[in-house]
Amino acid sequence: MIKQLVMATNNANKLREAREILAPLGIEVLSQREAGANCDPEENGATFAENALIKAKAVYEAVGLPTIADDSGLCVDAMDGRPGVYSARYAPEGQHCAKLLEEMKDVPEDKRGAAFRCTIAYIDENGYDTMSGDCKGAIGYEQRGTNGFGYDPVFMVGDRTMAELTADEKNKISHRGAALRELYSFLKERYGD
Ligand code: ITT
Repeated sequence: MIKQLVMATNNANKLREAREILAPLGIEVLSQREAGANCDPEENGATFAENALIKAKAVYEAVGLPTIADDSGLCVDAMDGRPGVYSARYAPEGQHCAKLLEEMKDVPEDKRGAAFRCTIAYIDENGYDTMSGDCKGAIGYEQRGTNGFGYDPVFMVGDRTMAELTADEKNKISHRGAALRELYSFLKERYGD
C-alpha cells in the first residue's frame, strides 16, 4: 500500500480534510509545497474529472511522487446544476454563500435540493484514474455554523448546515470522504494491504 501522497491543491481546507480522512487509513498527505511544487494550472476543463486531472498531472510532473487532486463543487437543482465546475469562480472571495442565497431567494422549499460533488484524480508511475463522491442536501435560507469552508454554511443536511457539523461528522458523509474512500479501495486493489 502507498504510505504517502502529495495533494495538488492551493486550498488549505481540502488538504486538512484529506489528511483527516486518510491518516486513519495509514496514508500521509503532503502538501504540494512540502513536496517542492508550486503549481496553479488553469482549470479549463469542462468536468470535475478533467480539472482534477489537470491539477494532478501538473504536480506529478513537478515532483514525481504519487499525487492526488480534488476538483469539487456545488450543483443546485433549481439552477440546472450550477455553479458546478464554476463553484470557485461563482462569486468574489467570501461572497459565495450570500450570492447563492440571493439567487435562491424565491425558490420554494421542495425545489431547494442540491449536491456537493467531488472527483479525485490519482496519478503515479503506473498511470492515472479518477474516483467520485456525492453528498445530497438542500440550500438553506441563511448562513449558519462556522466549521468547514466554502458553501458549507448554506448546505443543509437534515436540520443542520454542513458548517454546523463537526469535522468527523462532515467527513463521514461528505463528497470528499466518499471519493477518498473510493481512492483507498482502488489503491488496495492495485497495491494490496
Ligand atoms: P484547488 O483547485 O487549488 O484545489 P479550489 O478551492 O480552487 O482549490 P475547486 O476549483 O475544486 O477548488 O473549487 C471548489 C469550489 O467548491 C470552491 O468554491 C469550494 O469552496 C467549493 N467546495 C468544494 N468542496 C466543498 C466543501 O466540502 N464544502 C463547501 N464548499 C466546497
